[in-house]
Amino acid sequence: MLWDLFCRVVDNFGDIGVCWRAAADLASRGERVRLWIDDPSALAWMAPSGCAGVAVQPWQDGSAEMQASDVVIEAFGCDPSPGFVARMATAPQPPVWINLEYLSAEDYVERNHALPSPQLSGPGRGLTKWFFYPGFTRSTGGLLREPGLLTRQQHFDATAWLADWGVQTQPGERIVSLFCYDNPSLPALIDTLADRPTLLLATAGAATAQATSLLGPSLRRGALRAVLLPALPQTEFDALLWAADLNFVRGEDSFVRAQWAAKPFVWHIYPQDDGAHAVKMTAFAERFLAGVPAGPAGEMRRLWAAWNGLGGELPPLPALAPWRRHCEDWRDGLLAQPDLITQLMGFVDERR
Ligand code: TRH
Repeated sequence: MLWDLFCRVVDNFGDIGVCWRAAADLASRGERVRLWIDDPSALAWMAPSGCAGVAVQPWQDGSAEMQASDVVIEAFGCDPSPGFVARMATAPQPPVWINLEYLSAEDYVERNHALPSPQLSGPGRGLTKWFFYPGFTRSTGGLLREPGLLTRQQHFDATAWLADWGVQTQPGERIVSLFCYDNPSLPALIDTLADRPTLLLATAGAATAQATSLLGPSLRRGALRAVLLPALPQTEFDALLWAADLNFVRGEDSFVRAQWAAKPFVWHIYPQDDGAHAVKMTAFAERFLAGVPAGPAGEMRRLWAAWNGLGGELPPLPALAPWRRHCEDWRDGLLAQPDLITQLMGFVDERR
């Protein structure tokens, strides 16, 4: 099938990161994708080799002669232009129209997933738009997980991968990746990590800028040394999370990838002015920590709250070994759920 996927870059890299992953995943399963995007600049480093089957298009109506597609996905309610929607409505066989929503562990996701929104007026009158919610339970649309991800991870050699990026590890070093927004708790984290041999891999952008200003040109504090990474292609970013013993991730997409990596992770949630992120973080913590004894669960909650500026000083890091076992169990639970693209393709088939 031919899929139109619309992406508007609001800020940062999550919008384009999710859309690129979805497009590449669809293409790897034999689908053809037109990715309409208002600012494709990040793809230069995120996906430098492109992907067979994915055509990146500037955000615009497309010409009137453009071949009609079978499926239209608007990511995060980004609203394709009225001209495009009018053409959808007048196509001999209108495409299946889907709004791919943001990820949340909140209960409303299960209630709203797969609901129709009949278009009663406007250029799309007569069409139905369907809500598709990613999520963590079987009653949701699931999570992006491309075929072969786990196999690639199983055959991954962290030392060789780090060496390819010019990073030599030292025996016994704890490896920590850092991808975050501006974070006032970072000085405390660096102090905490400096107590034993630690290699801090700071990703390009906010993490690198803060690490540089806190550590100075030596990029060292106590037993900690930092390495500043360039902006990595998305597949290499995934590998970074596999290489580390502890991952600090943020937003939406890296947060999910950290869960597939099944290594201990700390989430810097995307902050929202109305404080909605606190509710969202609590909802995820409820699911993620269900069944974890009160002691370690409390440690984790305190760490996440402090890292997100939602209360308290940054506590000591929980022990990594049991935390890792919990992350592996959590990952195994998620694997029982069909991945997002498998579900999306099934959903579209049922509606065509
Ligand atoms: O960049 P993010 O914070 O993105 C978002 C956006 O802010 C978005 O508007 C908001 O709605 C959402 O968060 C919740 O974090 P995220 O989602 O993890 O996206 C980052 C992407 O960048 C992800 O696909 C991984 C990729 N990436 C690379 O490919 N290479 C890199 O070196 C790095 C650091 C990231």
